[in-house]
Amino acid sequence: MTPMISEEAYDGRRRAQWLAGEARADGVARRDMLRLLAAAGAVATLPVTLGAPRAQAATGTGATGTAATGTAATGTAAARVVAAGIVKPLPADRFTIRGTNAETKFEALAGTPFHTPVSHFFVRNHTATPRLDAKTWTLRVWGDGLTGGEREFTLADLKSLPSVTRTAFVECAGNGRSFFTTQQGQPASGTAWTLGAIGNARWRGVRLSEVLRRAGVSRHAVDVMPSGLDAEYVTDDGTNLGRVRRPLPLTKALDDVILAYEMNGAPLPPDHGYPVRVLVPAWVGIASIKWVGDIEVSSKPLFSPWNTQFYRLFGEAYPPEGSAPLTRQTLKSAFELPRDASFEAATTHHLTGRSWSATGAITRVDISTDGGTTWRRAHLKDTPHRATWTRWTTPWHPRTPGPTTLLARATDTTGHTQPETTVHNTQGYLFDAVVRHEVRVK
Ligand SMILES: Nc1nc2c(c(=O)[nH]1)N[C@H]1C(S)=C(S)[C@@H](COP(=O)(O)O)O[C@H]1N2
Ligand SMILES: [Mo]
Repeated sequence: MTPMISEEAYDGRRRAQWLAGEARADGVARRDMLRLLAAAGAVATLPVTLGAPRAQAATGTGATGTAATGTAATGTAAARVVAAGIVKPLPADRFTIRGTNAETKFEALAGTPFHTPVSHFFVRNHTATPRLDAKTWTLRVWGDGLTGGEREFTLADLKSLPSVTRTAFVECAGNGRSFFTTQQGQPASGTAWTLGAIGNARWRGVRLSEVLRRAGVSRHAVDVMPSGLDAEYVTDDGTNLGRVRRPLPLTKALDDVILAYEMNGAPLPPDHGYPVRVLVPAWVGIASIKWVGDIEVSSKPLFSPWNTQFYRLFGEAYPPEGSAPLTRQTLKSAFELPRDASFEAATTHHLTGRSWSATGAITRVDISTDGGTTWRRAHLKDTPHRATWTRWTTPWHPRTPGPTTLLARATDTTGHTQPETTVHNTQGYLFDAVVRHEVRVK
């Protein structure tokens, strides 16, 4: 097994290299650089060249040149967006639309199999699904961390390499974010997901390590950064952050990361990254870059807005520069029920739900139907594994009409149990507390 990566140590090392002028941070806002440098104990010098991350207007494509990651030559022709938004149908009984995103309704998962059908799989798009042509699509692997210079791979090239198949969920780091507000009375910026920013699929593709090996990774390489071919992301205040991209430590890139071209036995659908996406099992969804067009392999640490201003924990409990960049998701449970579901009294109901953990397999799920006073164990329907979910069921025979609160609390093989509250962070990531699900007995 690959040793665990200590993101703390890694981040510290990267900051040191950054101070020594050995890092690149194209498109990272100056204030974020300064915050990180302050954390490293030296604000006096700013040795790295900043890209020009500030754009005046929300133009979306190329004009400002802020992506600066070298994508321009490859994907642009193929990346032409013909329709904004999400391509697949989003019926209201399955999805809640949240801006450019679609959250799966957990009640719609009742009766669906272990692998989430595409028809029910949530979509998180920073901008819109691009329509790419697999025939002209190429993956460009480039950067000073390669031994033999840039390499291009067609889809046929990737498919000719040994394939791997693996079941894993993709879950947004902000899944459950709205409960910081509704359960804990704390604000959190970002999409107000309930628990449906997760889907579990069978992915088939080629190991990223296989592709990197063929491209020739030098012993000086430290970071690997895939970029998406969707439009550049412009924030609400008009800042163009460039293409969606986030560096991975080389050790992780060589571990269990897949370049996936199939989802549940079929080619990736447009909304989920067609023709190829990165799949980083158990990690925050943002690591799994969709519509990947190029991968930079760098001998210097890389930074992007997605590992500096986003996807770290900020707030009273955290240092000013935030926590280390987020890696793994956490532990959660959800009932396959709408909010305010109602149940006949004096009848036996079969409550169903799912629990999942990024760090270990689920060992038990405890259910309360009386707001947390008494608990009983749910029956697990799947063999639990890390980085997937486990479906469960428990009978419930409510006697007295009136409102009550259902709770599901999971424990995994690391011994971690969902807590009553989650320590607050301003962007509402990694909510893992037990969610209170209000229902009514009639
Ligand atoms: N290119 C690109 N990749 C991306 C994103 C994006 O907007 N563009 N969103 C990320 C985020 S935040 C999440 S949670 C997952 C969502 O994957 P899905 O839409 O297939 O469910 O994709 C990630 N990969
Ligand atoms: Mo996400």
